[in-house]
Amino acid sequence: MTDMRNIVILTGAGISAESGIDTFRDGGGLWEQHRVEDVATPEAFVRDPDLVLRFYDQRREAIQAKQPNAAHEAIARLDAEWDGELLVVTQNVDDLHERAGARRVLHMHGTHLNAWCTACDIRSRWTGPMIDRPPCPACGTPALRPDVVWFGEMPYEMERIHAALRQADLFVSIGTSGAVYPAAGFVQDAREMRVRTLELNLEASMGSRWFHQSRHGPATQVVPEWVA
Ligand code: BV8
Repeated sequence: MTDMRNIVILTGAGISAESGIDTFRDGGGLWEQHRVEDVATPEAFVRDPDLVLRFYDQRREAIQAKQPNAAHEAIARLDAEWDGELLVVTQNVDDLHERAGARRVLHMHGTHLNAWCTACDIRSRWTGPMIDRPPCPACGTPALRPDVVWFGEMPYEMERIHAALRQADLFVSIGTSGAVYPAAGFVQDAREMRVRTLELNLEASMGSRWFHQSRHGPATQVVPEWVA
Protein backbone atom coordinates (compact mmCIF):
# COMPACT_ATOMS: atom_id res chain seq x y z
CA MET A 1 0.00 0.00 0.00
CA THR A 2 3.10 2.24 -0.05
CA ASP A 3 1.99 4.33 -3.05
CA MET A 4 -1.59 4.58 -1.80
CA ARG A 5 -2.10 7.94 -0.08
CA ASN A 6 -5.86 8.26 0.16
CA ILE A 7 -8.03 5.30 1.14
CA VAL A 8 -11.82 4.89 1.24
CA ILE A 9 -13.04 1.79 3.08
CA LEU A 10 -16.69 0.71 2.71
CA THR A 11 -17.93 -1.74 5.33
CA GLY A 12 -21.15 -3.75 5.55
CA ALA A 13 -22.81 -6.18 7.90
CA GLY A 14 -20.16 -8.86 7.22
CA ILE A 15 -17.52 -6.98 9.22
CA SER A 16 -19.71 -7.27 12.32
CA ALA A 17 -20.84 -10.87 11.71
CA GLU A 18 -18.08 -12.39 13.87
CA SER A 19 -19.09 -10.02 16.67
CA GLY A 20 -22.40 -11.87 16.69
CA ILE A 21 -24.50 -9.28 14.83
CA ASP A 22 -26.67 -10.95 12.18
CA THR A 23 -26.07 -9.84 8.61
CA PHE A 24 -29.05 -9.00 6.40
CA ARG A 25 -28.66 -11.95 4.07
CA ASP A 26 -27.92 -14.67 6.64
CA GLY A 27 -31.09 -16.58 7.40
CA GLY A 28 -32.48 -15.19 4.17
CA GLY A 29 -32.63 -11.63 5.47
CA LEU A 30 -35.75 -12.27 7.51
CA TRP A 31 -36.81 -10.92 10.90
CA GLU A 32 -39.84 -12.54 12.53
CA GLN A 33 -40.73 -13.75 9.03
CA HIS A 34 -40.66 -10.19 7.65
CA ARG A 35 -38.27 -9.26 4.82
CA VAL A 36 -35.94 -6.53 6.13
CA GLU A 37 -36.75 -4.48 3.03
CA ASP A 38 -40.38 -4.54 4.22
CA VAL A 39 -39.65 -3.40 7.79
CA ALA A 40 -36.89 -0.85 7.15
CA THR A 41 -39.09 1.58 5.17
CA PRO A 42 -41.03 4.80 5.94
CA GLU A 43 -44.18 3.09 4.60
CA ALA A 44 -43.83 0.26 7.15
CA PHE A 45 -43.40 2.89 9.90
CA VAL A 46 -46.70 4.52 8.88
CA ARG A 47 -48.48 1.20 8.34
CA ASP A 48 -47.31 -0.58 11.50
CA PRO A 49 -45.13 1.65 13.74
CA ASP A 50 -45.09 -0.89 16.59
CA LEU A 51 -43.62 -3.57 14.30
CA VAL A 52 -40.86 -1.21 13.12
CA LEU A 53 -40.10 0.13 16.61
CA ARG A 54 -39.96 -3.44 18.00
CA PHE A 55 -37.54 -4.41 15.19
CA TYR A 56 -35.19 -1.57 16.08
CA ASP A 57 -35.59 -1.96 19.86
CA GLN A 58 -34.47 -5.58 19.49
CA ARG A 59 -31.51 -4.72 17.25
CA ARG A 60 -30.44 -1.75 19.43
CA GLU A 61 -30.41 -3.98 22.50
CA ALA A 62 -28.58 -6.81 20.68
CA ILE A 63 -25.91 -4.45 19.32
CA GLN A 64 -25.19 -2.96 22.75
CA ALA A 65 -24.24 -6.41 24.04
CA LYS A 66 -21.66 -7.03 21.28
CA GLN A 67 -17.95 -6.27 21.09
CA PRO A 68 -15.74 -5.15 18.20
CA ASN A 69 -13.75 -7.98 16.55
CA ALA A 70 -10.21 -8.25 15.11
CA ALA A 71 -11.37 -6.73 11.81
CA HIS A 72 -12.72 -3.57 13.50
CA GLU A 73 -9.52 -3.39 15.55
CA ALA A 74 -7.29 -3.69 12.48
CA ILE A 75 -9.20 -0.84 10.75
CA ALA A 76 -8.89 1.27 13.91
CA ARG A 77 -5.12 0.65 13.97
CA LEU A 78 -4.84 1.66 10.32
CA ASP A 79 -6.90 4.80 11.02
CA ALA A 80 -4.60 5.74 13.92
CA GLU A 81 -1.38 5.13 11.97
CA TRP A 82 -2.27 6.23 8.42
CA ASP A 83 -0.91 9.72 7.67
CA GLY A 84 -2.79 10.03 4.35
CA GLU A 85 -6.52 10.61 3.91
CA LEU A 86 -8.66 7.74 5.18
CA LEU A 87 -12.44 7.48 5.46
CA VAL A 88 -14.40 4.47 6.75
CA VAL A 89 -17.85 4.66 5.13
CA THR A 90 -19.98 2.15 6.97
CA GLN A 91 -23.44 0.92 5.98
CA ASN A 92 -23.77 -0.50 9.48
CA VAL A 93 -25.82 1.17 12.20
CA ASP A 94 -23.70 -0.46 14.94
CA ASP A 95 -20.90 1.53 16.60
CA LEU A 96 -18.27 -1.23 16.64
CA HIS A 97 -15.84 0.75 14.46
CA GLU A 98 -15.89 3.59 16.99
CA ARG A 99 -15.71 1.25 19.97
CA ALA A 100 -12.60 -0.34 18.41
CA GLY A 101 -11.08 3.17 18.32
CA ALA A 102 -11.65 4.25 14.70
CA ARG A 103 -12.17 8.02 14.35
CA ARG A 104 -12.69 8.76 10.67
CA VAL A 105 -16.03 6.90 10.39
CA LEU A 106 -19.11 7.99 8.39
CA HIS A 107 -22.43 6.20 8.96
CA MET A 108 -24.15 6.52 5.58
CA HIS A 109 -27.18 4.55 6.80
CA GLY A 110 -27.39 6.27 10.20
CA THR A 111 -26.75 4.81 13.64
CA HIS A 112 -28.67 2.86 16.27
CA LEU A 113 -27.25 5.27 18.88
CA ASN A 114 -29.49 8.19 17.91
CA ALA A 115 -33.20 8.91 18.05
CA TRP A 116 -34.66 11.28 15.45
CA CYS A 117 -37.69 13.32 16.49
CA THR A 118 -40.25 13.59 13.70
CA ALA A 119 -41.77 16.61 15.48
CA CYS A 120 -38.74 18.89 16.05
CA ASP A 121 -36.31 17.12 13.66
CA ILE A 122 -33.60 17.05 16.37
CA ARG A 123 -31.42 13.94 16.77
CA SER A 124 -30.49 12.89 20.30
CA ARG A 125 -28.23 10.13 21.67
CA TRP A 126 -30.54 7.24 22.52
CA THR A 127 -30.01 3.80 24.05
CA GLY A 128 -33.44 2.74 25.35
CA PRO A 129 -36.53 1.26 23.67
CA MET A 130 -38.93 3.40 21.62
CA ILE A 131 -41.94 1.08 21.66
CA ASP A 132 -43.52 2.98 24.62
CA ARG A 133 -43.30 6.29 22.71
CA PRO A 134 -40.91 8.08 25.11
CA PRO A 135 -40.80 11.91 24.91
CA CYS A 136 -38.20 13.53 22.66
CA PRO A 137 -35.33 14.78 24.90
CA ALA A 138 -35.34 18.09 22.95
CA CYS A 139 -39.04 18.96 22.60
CA GLY A 140 -40.89 16.48 24.82
CA THR A 141 -43.14 15.20 22.03
CA PRO A 142 -43.55 11.39 21.84
CA ALA A 143 -42.44 11.39 18.18
CA LEU A 144 -39.14 9.47 18.06
CA ARG A 145 -37.98 7.21 15.25
CA PRO A 146 -34.64 5.42 14.83
CA ASP A 147 -32.02 7.64 13.14
CA VAL A 148 -31.37 5.07 10.41
CA VAL A 149 -31.76 5.48 6.65
CA TRP A 150 -34.67 3.30 5.45
CA PHE A 151 -35.14 1.96 1.93
CA GLY A 152 -36.37 4.83 -0.21
CA GLU A 153 -34.62 7.44 1.99
CA MET A 154 -31.46 9.30 0.96
CA PRO A 155 -28.30 8.02 2.68
CA TYR A 156 -26.34 10.56 4.75
CA GLU A 157 -23.38 12.64 3.47
CA MET A 158 -23.37 11.37 -0.10
CA GLU A 159 -21.47 14.46 -1.32
CA ARG A 160 -18.73 13.87 1.27
CA ILE A 161 -18.49 10.23 0.19
CA HIS A 162 -18.21 11.11 -3.50
CA ALA A 163 -15.58 13.75 -2.73
CA ALA A 164 -13.53 11.13 -0.82
CA LEU A 165 -13.90 8.66 -3.71
CA ARG A 166 -12.70 11.30 -6.19
CA GLN A 167 -9.52 11.81 -4.11
CA ALA A 168 -8.96 8.13 -3.40
CA ASP A 169 -6.06 5.99 -4.61
CA LEU A 170 -7.58 2.85 -3.10
CA PHE A 171 -11.19 1.72 -2.46
CA VAL A 172 -11.59 -1.30 -0.17
CA SER A 173 -14.99 -2.98 0.33
CA ILE A 174 -15.32 -5.19 3.41
CA GLY A 175 -18.21 -7.52 4.31
CA THR A 176 -20.93 -6.30 2.00
CA SER A 177 -23.06 -8.23 -0.48
CA GLY A 178 -23.28 -5.41 -3.01
CA ALA A 179 -27.09 -5.73 -2.90
CA VAL A 180 -28.01 -2.24 -1.71
CA TYR A 181 -27.50 1.03 -3.58
CA PRO A 182 -26.00 3.59 -3.68
CA ALA A 183 -23.27 1.83 -1.59
CA ALA A 184 -23.14 -1.07 -4.06
CA GLY A 185 -22.33 1.40 -6.84
CA PHE A 186 -19.27 2.95 -5.18
CA VAL A 187 -16.90 0.36 -6.68
CA GLN A 188 -18.09 1.27 -10.19
CA ASP A 189 -17.63 4.98 -9.39
CA ALA A 190 -14.13 4.14 -8.17
CA ARG A 191 -13.30 2.17 -11.31
CA GLU A 192 -14.50 5.01 -13.54
CA MET A 193 -12.13 7.31 -11.64
CA ARG A 194 -9.18 4.90 -12.06
CA VAL A 195 -9.10 4.08 -8.34
CA ARG A 196 -7.63 0.73 -7.35
CA THR A 197 -10.33 -1.52 -5.87
CA LEU A 198 -10.04 -4.41 -3.43
CA GLU A 199 -12.80 -6.63 -2.01
CA LEU A 200 -12.39 -8.39 1.35
CA ASN A 201 -15.42 -10.61 1.89
CA LEU A 202 -16.37 -14.10 3.05
CA GLU A 203 -17.19 -15.05 -0.53
CA ALA A 204 -17.75 -13.47 -3.93
CA SER A 205 -20.34 -10.68 -3.69
CA MET A 206 -22.77 -9.32 -6.30
CA GLY A 207 -20.16 -6.72 -7.20
CA SER A 208 -17.05 -8.93 -7.27
CA ARG A 209 -16.52 -8.53 -11.01
CA TRP A 210 -15.85 -4.79 -10.50
CA PHE A 211 -12.89 -5.30 -8.16
CA HIS A 212 -9.28 -5.42 -9.36
CA GLN A 213 -8.54 -7.83 -6.50
CA SER A 214 -10.64 -9.95 -4.12
CA ARG A 215 -9.57 -11.85 -1.02
CA HIS A 216 -12.18 -14.19 0.39
CA GLY A 217 -12.37 -15.38 3.98
CA PRO A 218 -13.73 -14.27 7.36
CA ALA A 219 -13.12 -10.58 8.08
CA THR A 220 -11.21 -11.33 11.29
CA GLN A 221 -8.66 -13.13 9.08
CA VAL A 222 -8.51 -11.21 5.77
CA VAL A 223 -8.73 -7.68 7.22
CA PRO A 224 -5.80 -7.91 9.68
CA GLU A 225 -3.79 -9.67 6.94
CA TRP A 226 -4.47 -6.75 4.57
CA VAL A 227 -3.75 -4.07 7.20
CA ALA A 228 -0.48 -5.71 8.31
C1 BV8 B 1 -32.00 5.38 -1.98
C2 BV8 B 1 -30.27 0.90 7.58
C3 BV8 B 1 -32.89 7.16 -3.22
C4 BV8 B 1 -31.44 0.35 8.27
C5 BV8 B 1 -30.19 0.01 5.31
C6 BV8 B 1 -33.27 -1.26 -7.80
C7 BV8 B 1 -31.97 -1.07 -8.22
C8 BV8 B 1 -31.11 -0.25 -7.52
C9 BV8 B 1 -31.53 0.39 -6.36
C10 BV8 B 1 -32.81 0.17 -5.95
C11 BV8 B 1 -33.69 -0.63 -6.65
N1 BV8 B 1 -34.87 -0.62 -5.98
C12 BV8 B 1 -34.76 0.17 -4.89
C13 BV8 B 1 -33.53 0.65 -4.87
C14 BV8 B 1 -32.97 1.54 -3.90
C15 BV8 B 1 -32.65 0.80 -2.61
C16 BV8 B 1 -31.94 -0.50 -2.85
O1 BV8 B 1 -30.76 -0.51 -3.13
N2 BV8 B 1 -32.70 -1.60 -2.73
C17 BV8 B 1 -32.10 -2.91 -2.94
C18 BV8 B 1 -32.80 -3.91 -2.01
C19 BV8 B 1 -32.25 -3.28 -4.40
N3 BV8 B 1 -31.78 1.68 -1.90
C20 BV8 B 1 -32.32 2.62 -1.10
O2 BV8 B 1 -33.50 2.74 -0.90
C21 BV8 B 1 -31.33 3.61 -0.50
N4 BV8 B 1 -31.82 4.92 -0.75
O3 BV8 B 1 -31.77 4.75 -2.98
O4 BV8 B 1 -32.52 6.63 -1.97
C22 BV8 B 1 -33.35 8.54 -2.99
C23 BV8 B 1 -32.97 9.52 -3.89
C24 BV8 B 1 -33.41 10.81 -3.69
C25 BV8 B 1 -34.19 11.12 -2.59
C26 BV8 B 1 -34.55 10.13 -1.67
C27 BV8 B 1 -34.13 8.81 -1.87
C28 BV8 B 1 -31.24 3.44 1.00
C29 BV8 B 1 -30.62 2.11 1.33
C30 BV8 B 1 -30.37 2.06 2.82
C31 BV8 B 1 -31.34 1.11 3.47
N5 BV8 B 1 -30.96 0.95 4.89
N6 BV8 B 1 -29.82 -0.07 6.60
C32 BV8 B 1 -31.04 -0.82 9.12
O5 BV8 B 1 -29.85 -1.16 9.19
O6 BV8 B 1 -31.96 -1.38 9.71
S1 BV8 B 1 -29.56 -1.09 4.20
C33 BV8 B 1 -29.05 -2.51 4.95
O7 BV8 B 1 -28.60 -3.37 3.89
C34 BV8 B 1 -27.86 -2.36 5.85
O8 BV8 B 1 -27.47 -1.04 6.10
C35 BV8 B 1 -26.76 -3.06 5.09
O9 BV8 B 1 -25.61 -2.34 5.12
C36 BV8 B 1 -27.25 -3.04 3.72
C37 BV8 B 1 -26.57 -4.01 2.77
O10 BV8 B 1 -26.36 -5.16 3.40
P1 BV8 B 1 -24.84 -5.62 3.69
O11 BV8 B 1 -24.22 -4.68 4.67
O12 BV8 B 1 -24.12 -5.81 2.42
O13 BV8 B 1 -25.15 -6.95 4.40
P2 BV8 B 1 -25.60 -8.30 3.71
O14 BV8 B 1 -26.20 -9.17 4.74
O15 BV8 B 1 -26.38 -7.99 2.46
O16 BV8 B 1 -24.22 -8.93 3.21
C38 BV8 B 1 -23.28 -9.34 4.18
C39 BV8 B 1 -22.01 -9.67 3.42
O17 BV8 B 1 -21.02 -10.02 4.37
C40 BV8 B 1 -22.19 -10.87 2.51
O18 BV8 B 1 -21.55 -10.59 1.28
C41 BV8 B 1 -21.47 -12.00 3.24
O19 BV8 B 1 -20.81 -12.87 2.33
C42 BV8 B 1 -20.44 -11.25 4.02
N7 BV8 B 1 -20.06 -11.90 5.27
C43 BV8 B 1 -20.83 -12.63 6.12
N8 BV8 B 1 -20.08 -13.04 7.16
C44 BV8 B 1 -18.82 -12.56 6.97
C45 BV8 B 1 -18.80 -11.82 5.77
N9 BV8 B 1 -17.70 -11.22 5.30
C46 BV8 B 1 -16.58 -11.34 6.04
N10 BV8 B 1 -16.51 -12.02 7.20
C47 BV8 B 1 -17.61 -12.64 7.69
N11 BV8 B 1 -17.52 -13.32 8.84
